[in-house]
Amino acid sequence: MRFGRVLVCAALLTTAARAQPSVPHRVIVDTDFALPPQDDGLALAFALNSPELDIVGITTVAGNYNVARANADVLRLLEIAGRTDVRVYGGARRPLGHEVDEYARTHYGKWWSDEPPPAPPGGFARLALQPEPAADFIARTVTAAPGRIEILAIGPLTNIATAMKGNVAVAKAIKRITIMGGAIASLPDGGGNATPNTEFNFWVDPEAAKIVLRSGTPITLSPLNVSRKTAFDKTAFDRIAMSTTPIARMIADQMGPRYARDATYRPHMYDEVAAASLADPSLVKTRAMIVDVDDHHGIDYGASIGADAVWPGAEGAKRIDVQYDIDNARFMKLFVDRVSTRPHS
Ligand SMILES: [Ca+2]
Repeated sequence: MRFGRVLVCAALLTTAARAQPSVPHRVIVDTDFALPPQDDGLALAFALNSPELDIVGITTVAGNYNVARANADVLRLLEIAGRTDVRVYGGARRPLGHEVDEYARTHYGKWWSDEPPPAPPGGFARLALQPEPAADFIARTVTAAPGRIEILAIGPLTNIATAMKGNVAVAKAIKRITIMGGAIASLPDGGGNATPNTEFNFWVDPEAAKIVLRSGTPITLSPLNVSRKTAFDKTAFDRIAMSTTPIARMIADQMGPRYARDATYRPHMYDEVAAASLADPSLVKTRAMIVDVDDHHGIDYGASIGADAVWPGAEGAKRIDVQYDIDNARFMKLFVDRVSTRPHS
């Protein structure tokens, strides 16, 4: 009798262990999306084909380009991918506090622009935006299922900060936010890419980044430190280009000329790392750090600073999980496999 009970228990444990990987992350993807696929497009292509991720909605935000272009391009990608079931919610047109100046106009990113979007590959989508604003959708969705919805945040954090500011229950309800953002100067490879010390997403909306990082919501940060250890080389591109799936065809058509011009082209992966680490956390090494953002309008506006203990001025900052290393070969293999394979449904 006792032996039989042990066997039943062992069987239940085995079932539980097997069932674990099949429970997907229910995730809102918040993105400053643009085609031809920049890192947001490649990250979404990966996420749509990953059984570990159940995308409950996509929210757009101004960043790489303006939000009108993000809307047009993400709707088109969903059509190309045959995923018109995924709903898209238009988000913030401008950051919370960042004023447009000469530096913004002359450096990378068109978050400040009001120009109409160009037609995406294949023309504008027939698929339409949802009428609900992005921040309202985020607040409604996470508070309806406390502790169950995650956010993959791969643009400036304006929408998420707006949702948090509008409803104190939001920060507590979000299960975890995985953020591509920041550059941690106290870790290797920690310089910025928007200014000497600031990463682009945090620099576009430093006030929003500070609100989200201080919210108390569990956070995993995928900063430039880890992006810089990745490379999308021609060998990986050629493997995707051999695939006949609609997404792989679009990537091949849009990115092929760049690799044809320069076979040594090997861009870093940014948003793709955040998406892949959510699907398979074993790809990255992570350590806990207190991270805060400088929102003073001085030389380090938007810089993210990380440390093991609170320092003067960072009172109220929270301890979060910071990625600092990645197995690039295994990451790229997973990325290529996912974007070049037709998903099982
Ligand atoms: Ca992005």
